[in-house]
Amino acid sequence: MKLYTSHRAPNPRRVRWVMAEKGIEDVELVEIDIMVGEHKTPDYRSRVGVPHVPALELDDGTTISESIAIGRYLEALYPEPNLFGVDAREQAVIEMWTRRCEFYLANPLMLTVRHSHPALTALEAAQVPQVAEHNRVGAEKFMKTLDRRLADHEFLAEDRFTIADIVGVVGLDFARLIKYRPPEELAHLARWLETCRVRPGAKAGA
Ligand SMILES: N[C@@H](CCC(=O)N[C@@H](CS)C(=O)NCC(=O)O)C(=O)O
Repeated sequence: MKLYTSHRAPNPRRVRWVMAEKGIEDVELVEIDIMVGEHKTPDYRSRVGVPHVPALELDDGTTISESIAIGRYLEALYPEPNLFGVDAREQAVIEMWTRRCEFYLANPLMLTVRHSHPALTALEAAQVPQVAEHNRVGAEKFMKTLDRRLADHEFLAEDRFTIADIVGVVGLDFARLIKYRPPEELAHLARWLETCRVRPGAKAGA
C-alpha cells in the first residue's frame, strides 16, 4: 500500500497518527508537495479522483481518499488498539464526536488559517478576512462544548483515546500556524490537548 501524504498538512496527519498508534509500518509514504500543486497533476487526479491528500492506494489499484475512510480501512486490517469503537454503541458515540470535531472545529479552523496565513494564498486564491473571523468565532463556540465534555471525561468519546481525539487535536494544532491558541479559560480543553500531544503518535506527520 502507498499513502500519498503531505508533511504538516492536517488531514494526512490524522492518518499518520492512526498508523503510529497501531504501529503500522508496511505502508509506503509518498510525499506530495501541495504548495507547488503536486496534488493537481493529471497523474495524481487520475489515481485519486480528487486533488486532495491523504489518499491510500491499495495493491489492487483501489484508491481511498478521505482521512476517516482511510482510518477505518486501516482499523479493519489492524484492529488493535481500537480507535473507532468495538460495538454498535461505541462506534456511534465515537463517530458522533468525530463528526462534531470535523464540522464544528477542524473545518472552521482550517478556513480560519487558509483565509489568514500569507503563505496559503497558494491554496486559497482569494483570502477573505471575514471568512477567517467568522470561522474562528464558530470554532470557539464549539470549544466551549468540548471544554464542558472534558470536565468529566479524560478523552472526548470514550474512556480511552480514539479517532475523535485525533481529529480534534489535529484541528487545533493546525491553527498554531497562525499562532492561534484556544481561550485560556478553557482549562479542561487545555488539559486534554496536553494529554494527547505527549502521545508518541502525535509526532507522526506533524
Ligand atoms: N475531507 C478530506 C479533506 C482533504 C483535504 O482537504 N486535504 C488538504 C490537505 S490537509 C488538501 O489536499 N488540500 C489541497 C488544496 O486545498 O488544494 C479528508 O479528511 O481527507
